[in-house]
Amino acid sequence: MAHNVARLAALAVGAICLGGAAQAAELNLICSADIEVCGKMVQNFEASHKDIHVNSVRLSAGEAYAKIRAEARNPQADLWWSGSGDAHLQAAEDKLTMVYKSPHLDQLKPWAQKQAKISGYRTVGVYAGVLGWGYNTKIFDEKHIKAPKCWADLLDPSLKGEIQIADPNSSGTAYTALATLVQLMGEDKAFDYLHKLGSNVSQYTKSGSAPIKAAARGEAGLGIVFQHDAVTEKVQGFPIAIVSPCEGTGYEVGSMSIIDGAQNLKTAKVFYEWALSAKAQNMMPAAGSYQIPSNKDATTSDKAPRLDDVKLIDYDFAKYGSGKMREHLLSRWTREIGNGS
Ligand code: S7P
Repeated sequence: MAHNVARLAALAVGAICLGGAAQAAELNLICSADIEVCGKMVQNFEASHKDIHVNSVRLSAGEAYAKIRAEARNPQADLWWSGSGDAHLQAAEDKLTMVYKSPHLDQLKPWAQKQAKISGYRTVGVYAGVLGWGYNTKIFDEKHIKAPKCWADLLDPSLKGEIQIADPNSSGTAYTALATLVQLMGEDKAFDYLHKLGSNVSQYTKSGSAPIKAAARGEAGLGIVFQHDAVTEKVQGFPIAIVSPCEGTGYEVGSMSIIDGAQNLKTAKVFYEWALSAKAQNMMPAAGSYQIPSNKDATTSDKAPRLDDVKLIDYDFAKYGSGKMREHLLSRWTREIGNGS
């Protein structure tokens, strides 16, 4: 009997040890790319880092910023990967994210290094993507709607109820659109434009890529989105045409930041360096994401809309990523557009 008890105790200790040995380190990740891209990239990371378990939550850029700010005294997330850079810059300004200079910074393209520099090295560029829109060619043909080539064309009455765009309070895409229009037209004219555009908008969605998913599936005619998100739908066979507005357009520097006070700093840095590597960035197209990678040695997919091929504005990331400007534009948007006045 005593012998059996001793054996059971030994087995229990062994099981605890084995359990301990198998227990993976944790990483709490906020992912602001498309939900499917987040899932696939986390899977890719875990496949090559079997000792790290990632707890991932997908949040649009504005929501991610709000969560990190709300949790500032007791951070629940370790790393914020992807999502348009303006919100990352606001988090950097608020010192919600940590100063970290990757030893591989010089392997990144100038726009990605610039993003790091203007944030005081609290964020870094992981990809770039161009703003535009995609429309459902089947719906446009059936309804005899003329293809819009310019921002001005989106105000045409034939597009009544056909357009979706996200709410810039939650979505980084929609904030990029708002800041782009302000830089193109001047603030008052941009708000006048958005007011008129509102007559053609059927829904302000929470997530930035939702409008093009709706257009692809015939639930809307047109989505104002990052062009690479329209590519994602097109490569799946949906009848989507992609437009770069004739007056010019803005772009995002998708970014990554380590949360200040991260509980799992070590694993956050492992993911951070992996996400900057050419190897990880080359996995993005297979995960359904067609942005321009920030690593100089990564391959840009031939499907990715290129910065050089479009009429780009000189997007002022420092100004439009500042807390003062973001808060000002977002509260004006909510007052004048979101609340429908
Ligand atoms: O992963 C694709 C991508 O377009 O997703 C982000 C997109 O803006 C959706 O996020 P929001 O809901 O915040 O708009 C981009 O950063 C990214 O390129």
